[in-house]
Formats: sequence, structure tokens, C-alpha cells
Amino acid sequence: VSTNLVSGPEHTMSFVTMDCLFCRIVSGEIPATLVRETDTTLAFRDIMPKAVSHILVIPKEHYADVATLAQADAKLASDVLETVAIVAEHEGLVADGFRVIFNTGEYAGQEVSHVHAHVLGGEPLGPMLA
Ligand code: D5M
Repeated sequence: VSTNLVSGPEHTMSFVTMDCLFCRIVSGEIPATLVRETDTTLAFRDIMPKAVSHILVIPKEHYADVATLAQADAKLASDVLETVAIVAEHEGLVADGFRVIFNTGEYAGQEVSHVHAHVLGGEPLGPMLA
């Protein structure tokens, strides 16, 4: 995997893999509708929303999935969850409830190999998957 060192006003010195779609969103190469940005995380709207509110929360640094991230960098995993909580609050999802999904690997149908939390809410969700 190729890695590039990206620096800029919004993205200070983070390692990204340029063949990864979400790394390209982190670098600004591919546009996204940003909801929140912290030093270590990014939240943006899912391009194919499966609920009234459907936001993806990612670490800026590339990890393939939540299991890899949690074992490699517990603090960064915690940063992702903190951004999930703040986004859910800002979207007004907390009172009625919301769902957080980390699809992990083939059986879960993970399509993008850069760990992302799906944050879904704004309506009754039923048994659907992200
Ligand atoms: O989910 C991957 C999710 O990523 C899926 O819900 C669509 C979304 N997606 C794909 N491309 C984009 C862009 N360019 N912007 C925003 N959202 C995107 P998974 O859990 O891997 O199946």
C-alpha cells in the first residue's frame, strides 16, 4: 500500500493511503459533506443514506477495521466513539435513540476497508443493517 504524508491547514500531518477511498476524503481529494472534524477523526454524510440521518465517523489515520483499530490504538478508538456521541447529539438523535454499526470483514459486507462507524437515526430503524 502506498502511503503519503499529507499536510495542510485542515489536515496536519496525517498518514493516508491514497488507494483508500476514505483516506482520499481525509486528504480532501474526494469531496464529502462534513459534519464534524477533530484532530484525529472525521464525520461525514453517507453517500447512500439508509436512514434520515446516516453519518460515517472515521479515524483520519488508516486502519482496516474496528478490531484492528481497537487493538492498535485504544485512544484513537475512543476518539472515534466520542465523535459518534457528539454527532448523535448534534443531529438530535439521542432522545429517540440511534444505531451504531461497524461492519467488519466479508461476512458483514464491509465495502470500504477503512474503519467507519455508521451512525443511523432520525426515524424508527427496525431490523435493517447499514
Ligand atoms: O459501508 C461503506 C459505506 O460508505 C456505504 O454505506 C456507502 C458509503 N460511501 C461510499 N462512498 C462514499 C463517499 N464517497 N462518500 C460518503 N459515503 C460513501 P460498509 O460498511 O463498508 O459496507
